[in-house]
Amino acid sequence: MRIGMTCYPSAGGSGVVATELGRQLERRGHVIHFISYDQPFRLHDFTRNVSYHQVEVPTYPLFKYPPYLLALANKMAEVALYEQLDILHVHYAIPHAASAYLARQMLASRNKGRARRLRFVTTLHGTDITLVGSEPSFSEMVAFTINQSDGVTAVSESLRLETMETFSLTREIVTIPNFIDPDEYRREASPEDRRALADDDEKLILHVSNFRPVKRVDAVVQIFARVAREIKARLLMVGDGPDLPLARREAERLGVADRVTFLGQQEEVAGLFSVADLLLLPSEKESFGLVALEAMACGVPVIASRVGGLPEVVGDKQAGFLYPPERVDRMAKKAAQLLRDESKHRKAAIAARRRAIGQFSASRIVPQYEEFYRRVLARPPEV
Ligand code: GMT
Repeated sequence: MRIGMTCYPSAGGSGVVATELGRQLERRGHVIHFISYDQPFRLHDFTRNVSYHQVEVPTYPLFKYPPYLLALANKMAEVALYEQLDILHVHYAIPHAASAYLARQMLASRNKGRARRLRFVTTLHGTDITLVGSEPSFSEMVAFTINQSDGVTAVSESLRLETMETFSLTREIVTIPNFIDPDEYRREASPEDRRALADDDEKLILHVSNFRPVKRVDAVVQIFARVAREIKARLLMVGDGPDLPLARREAERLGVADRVTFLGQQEEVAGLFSVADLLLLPSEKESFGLVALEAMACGVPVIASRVGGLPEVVGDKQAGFLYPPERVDRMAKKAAQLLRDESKHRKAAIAARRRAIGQFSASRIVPQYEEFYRRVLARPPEV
C-alpha cells in the first residue's frame, strides 16, 4: 500500500508511534510518506520507500495564528495526488483529522468522482480526547472529524470507551494498542553506561515525559524523596516541558536536589531504560503510557497511576504496581520495597519484559493496522 502518515514530529508518544509504525510498515513492503511541519524526531534512517514532505505555512501580517491546518490539508492533497496514496493515516485528531477531511474533499471535487477516493484513518492518542479535544472550543470539530474519518482507532480500550462517552459518535472505534520493537527495546546495560549516571551502590529511578501538568512531575520528586530516605538512590528525569522548573523547585524543597539528575530531551531512551531499576509514572491521566511499555521491554518494573490505559499496559502486581495518582505514599513504599528485595525486583523485571513482548511487540500489532487499512479500503466510499 502507499500510505501517508501525519503526526506531531516533536518528542511525544503519538509522534513516536507514528514514526515507528511507518518504519515497520516499510519493512513489510509498503511505501510511506510522512507529512508534517518537521521531520519526525526519531526518523533518521531514510530508505527509498520512506519519504518526508514538509508543510510550509506562509506568514502574513494579517495572520495572528498561522493557518497550519489549511497548509497541511493542501500538502496532504498534493502528496496524495502525486504519490498516488491509497490511504492517509493521521495521528492525534487535532488538527490532523480536520486537515485530512479537507484534503479528501478537495480531491473528491477535483476528481469529480472519476479517480479513486482518498481514505483517511484517524488514531486517537489521548489528550486529543481527554484534555484538549473535550474543550468546548474543539469538541464539535473533534466529533465531526471522528465521524467523517473512514476508520478510527484508539490506542487503548480505556480511550475508546472514554471517546464514546465524551462525544456523540456514529463511527465505530477499534482499539489497536501501541507497540515496541523488542530488538530495539531490550536490556543492553553496560557497567560503563550505568557508571556514567549513578554510583555503583545507588539504585537508579527513572522518569521520562514531556513535563506537562498531566504528568505530575512534582509527585515524581515526592515519591523519590521518600524512597531516598530509606535507600541510596538517584532520580533521572528525562525530557523537557513547562513543569521542569516545578520539578527542580520540588527537589530543592525536599532536600534531594543533589540526588536528582535532569537530563533534558533524549533521543536514545532505550539505553537509559537499560540502566534503570525502576520507572515512575504517577500521571493524572494516561491513555496508554508508551514510556511504561518501553521501560518494561527493557526489563524495568513500573510504578504508576491506576488511570486510563495503564492497567491494560502494565497489568498489576507483576510487571508493575498501580495506585491512585494521589497515593504517592503507597507508590514510594512499594518502590523502596522492590528496590530493597533483589529477588522480587528480578521477578518483576522478567515479568515486565515478558508482558511487553508477549502482548505489545510490533510483529503482533502492526499487522492489525494493515488489516484495518484493508478493511477500510474494501468498504465502498460513503460520500
Ligand atoms: O501526553 C501528551 O499529551 C502527548 C501525547 C503524545 O502525543 O505523545 O501522549 C498521548 O499519546 C501517547 C501515545 O499513544 C500515549 O502513550 C500517552 O499515554 C498519551 N498521553 C496521555 O494520555 C496524557
